[in-house]
Amino acid sequence: MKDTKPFPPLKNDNLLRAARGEVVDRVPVWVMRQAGRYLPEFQELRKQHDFFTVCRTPELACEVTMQPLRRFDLDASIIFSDILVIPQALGLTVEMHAGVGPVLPQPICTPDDLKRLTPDGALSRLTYVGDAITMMRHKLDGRVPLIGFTGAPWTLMGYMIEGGGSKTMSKAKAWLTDYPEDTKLFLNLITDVIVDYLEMQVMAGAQMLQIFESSAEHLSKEEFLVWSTPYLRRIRNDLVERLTKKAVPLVPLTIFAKGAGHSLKEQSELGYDVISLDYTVDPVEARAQVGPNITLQGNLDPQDMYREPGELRTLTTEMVHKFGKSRYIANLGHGITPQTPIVSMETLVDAVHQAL
Ligand code: 1CP
Repeated sequence: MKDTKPFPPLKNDNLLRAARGEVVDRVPVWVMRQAGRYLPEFQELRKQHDFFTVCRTPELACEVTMQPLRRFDLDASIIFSDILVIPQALGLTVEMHAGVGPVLPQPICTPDDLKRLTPDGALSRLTYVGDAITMMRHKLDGRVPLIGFTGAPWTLMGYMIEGGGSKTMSKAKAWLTDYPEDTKLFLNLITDVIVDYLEMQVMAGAQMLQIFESSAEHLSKEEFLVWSTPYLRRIRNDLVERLTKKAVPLVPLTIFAKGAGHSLKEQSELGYDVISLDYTVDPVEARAQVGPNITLQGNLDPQDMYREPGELRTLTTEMVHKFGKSRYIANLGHGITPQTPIVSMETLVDAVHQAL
């Protein structure tokens, strides 16, 4: 039975205020991959359960989502899942191999393989994510907002062709030159599923959405503007249209295009509320590129989390001063890494809150 109780009122809405350009009580902070392997309690739970079992079991997904919130004074939660649940829903097998990451044993090799994908009914194979989101909204009891997310089309296409992570994405990049028309079909097919998926997440209770274009780093600027941004724009526009038809308010949208610091102005024209910066981008230059009406998120180097607490505090404070209190969400410039000491998370969160 679907849970239809109204959600508890939000107590800390600094994240949503920052995204909308409103005044905040304090700079909000959360961390990409804040639920994950650097937490001993996550590792413990993973000993008992396979990765995708955690994603598919709302009680377990909620438990893991809650873990970082029990330890740290974070201003957001992000539902525990993975970007590769879409390739799974499209009929591909995805395994999580310890120490390696995701593996797709039967990748998409040629355009002919696109026939193996099953876009019909894909959304119905993702309802467990919506169930976890709804359950999490109740468990949060309004403490902080809940972020939903998805991989972006180019990033998901990359994993589906490469059969897992790749240092070069050379097989996926070969499609751009060898099969440009089939690439467009492939990206549009993924985009359609993403729009359905994000709409479902909003209906289930997601209060903000982040789109991870983590593999933008493998594209030149010219390629990024052909193979990524048109689809990012369509995701936003289609979502606005869908929700407007249902008279459901749109939630703030964040784009994280890792390695696309070359196109911040172009990203600012996609209609997203927040641009998440990777750690290579200078905050002051980024602000100059995007203008005053976009919220910036980021962008401490995850490697800085290995410094002494005093040094980490200084770097974090300097970063927050560069971004300023208005239209800013503090975060790392990519996901937190597994060996990060717990004390670094405590230091980061406290330093952000004390900085201004
Ligand atoms: O065994 C384990 O426990 C695996 C570790 C792990 C975790 C904790 C993976 C495998 N995924 C996740 C969770 C996850 N993935 C979240 C959870 C929510 C949170 O932030 O707390 C999110 C948002 C993701 C998103 C994700 N998955 C991205 C985009 C962000 C990024 O890091 O660029 C990508 C690229 C993935 C693929 C993926 N899943 C897991 C790994 C190790 C990878 C990267 C593999 C690679 O390309 O090398």
